[in-house]
Amino acid sequence: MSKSTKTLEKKTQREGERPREPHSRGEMGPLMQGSDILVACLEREGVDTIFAYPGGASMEFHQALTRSKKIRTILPRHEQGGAFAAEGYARATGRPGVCMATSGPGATNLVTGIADAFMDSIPLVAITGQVAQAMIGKGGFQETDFFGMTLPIVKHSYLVTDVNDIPRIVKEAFYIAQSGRPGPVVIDVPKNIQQTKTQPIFPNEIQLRGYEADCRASEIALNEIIGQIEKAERPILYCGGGIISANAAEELREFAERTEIPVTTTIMGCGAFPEDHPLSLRWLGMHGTAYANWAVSGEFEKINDVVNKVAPGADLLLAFGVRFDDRVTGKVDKFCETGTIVHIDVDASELNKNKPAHLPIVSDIKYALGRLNELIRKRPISKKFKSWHNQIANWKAKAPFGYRITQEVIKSQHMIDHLQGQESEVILPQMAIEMLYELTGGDAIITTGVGQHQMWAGQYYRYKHPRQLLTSAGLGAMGYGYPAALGAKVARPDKHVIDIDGDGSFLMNVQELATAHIEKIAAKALVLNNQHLGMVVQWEDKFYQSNRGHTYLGDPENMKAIYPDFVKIAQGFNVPAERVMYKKDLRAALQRMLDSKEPYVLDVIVPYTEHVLPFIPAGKTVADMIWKP
Ligand SMILES: Cc1ncc(C[n+]2csc(CCOP(=O)(O)OP(=O)(O)O)c2C)c(N)n1
Ligand SMILES: [Mg+2]
Repeated sequence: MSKSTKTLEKKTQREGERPREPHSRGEMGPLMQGSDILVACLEREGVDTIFAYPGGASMEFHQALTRSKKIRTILPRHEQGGAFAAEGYARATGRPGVCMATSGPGATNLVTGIADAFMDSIPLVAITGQVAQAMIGKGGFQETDFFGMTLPIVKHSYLVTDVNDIPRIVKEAFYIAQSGRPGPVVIDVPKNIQQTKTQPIFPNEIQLRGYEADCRASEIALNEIIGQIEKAERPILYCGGGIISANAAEELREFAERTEIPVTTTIMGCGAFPEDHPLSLRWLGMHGTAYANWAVSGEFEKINDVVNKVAPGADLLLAFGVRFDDRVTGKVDKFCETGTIVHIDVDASELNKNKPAHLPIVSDIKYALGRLNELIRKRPISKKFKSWHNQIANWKAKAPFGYRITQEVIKSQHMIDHLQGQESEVILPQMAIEMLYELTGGDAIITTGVGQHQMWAGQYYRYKHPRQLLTSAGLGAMGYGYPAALGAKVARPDKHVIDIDGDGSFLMNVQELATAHIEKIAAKALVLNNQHLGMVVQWEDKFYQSNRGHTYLGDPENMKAIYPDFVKIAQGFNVPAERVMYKKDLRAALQRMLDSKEPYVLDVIVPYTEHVLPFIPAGKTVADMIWKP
């Protein structure tokens, strides 16, 4: 036996090959070929849209997709765009997004999207064609070991080795992707299997030994939480994407209102609790509100490197559906240093991973919050936390998000080259987002790229509902915004879907304008064009004496012009677009973008000199936070 065949055997065992069960509890289909079986399975899972780019090893699937009456196949113009679009669909709906690519380069182009779904716990099913089984391990044309390559970034994966396994595998894949802690599942299907005919048996049930998706907190643990709340003086709810993926926003709201505990969320948790609610502290961490960071870890004063505590932070942190990400905690041992930490997560491996918890609980958060609400409905919490609320009100008044036209802006080249020195005409990125918020009534679905604009999109748009801010948080993948907006708009055609993007990020998947135009997907792009990789520039300013290390995106030989010309690029794709330079033109231009029934690019030219504030430098503490605009 060759080495490669051995590897293949080992893998199929690892993915849990088991003796085929008697097909007593399944439904037998007619004689079909593997590719049609897979498409039939997708239909049975309720898939209505797939983002799929064909190639030699996946064209059998595409042929089968042309025969489907239920599935809309959208051709992205790059597989990465397809994976991000599938994620946008999943984030907007909670249902698994589905993408497909051919073997080799098609599959490798999906990797960033799969990694993104893994980091942010997004249900994604990625189907790839693979070379025929006889060619596996031989270095055949467009062969990559996709199963092996993606192992560290999937929740689960399958390399199909028997056409009869397709119905079971697809059913399992969808279940695994969306149950418990959601995540990406890869199904790699060799071409010969796609072409093999069999009579499929579609199983009615799933049996997955050792996979427990429905974990529930014990009554003892829940009562202990209530006891901790009764003992606390300064409790805070710190909630994340887990609330959104568990559809537990209603339960969270009831719990917060009944206990009167203030709520801060992560960026992933934006919208899990309405940001216009009096108990909301909005989001915390590196660029979150100063008041949320103070409420968790305390307020400090740093004078000549001597740190004094001004006011204590939380003495009880209810960490629900979060993972103590470093962009939230900064120096982790200083994060909520003096608080008792209760951590509930559906994934046991998150507990005590980044931050030890005094009370770690494995549970579905919807169940835990629902049951806590039942308990406190019967026996309400007696504490009212009045002085804590006063303290927080003072902090909110002291440090709201804010911006101003700084000397750096006034003296900037942008002011000289483009605005003839007219200060009143400068558009700051924060202003544009605030105006968008106003014009959309805070009701749009927002996607973003990665960078400063992403942070401002989190700060200056307020999220009232779950699944409203779709952003690459854990992976921080530039290029995410526009394809994700396509996926979200396909899923929610009733909503305004707007990608608030950076010029660098938008350029990374600009080809998806073709998908938008051809497929008539009216996703909008609001590009906050600062001609720079702004977030890296900010770090250069802060830590590298403003030495520019390849962070300028414009044309160095003609710095007065804006480069590239997104309006012309969009025209090439037949997508309407316009550029705005002066503040006086912004409102009407935003309105035209919103009114358009087509995809649209609004290129808003902004200065690059702005810094995102507040800012807690990486690995530092709340005592190091820069927050005054
Ligand atoms: C794919 C990828 N490459 C590089 C980075 C590193 N990075 C983070 S933010 C950033 C700048 C983004 O620039 P732009 O999209 O124009 O946004 P801005 O910060 O200017 O608003 C870069 C290069 C990244 N996050 N993702
Ligand atoms: Mg930029």
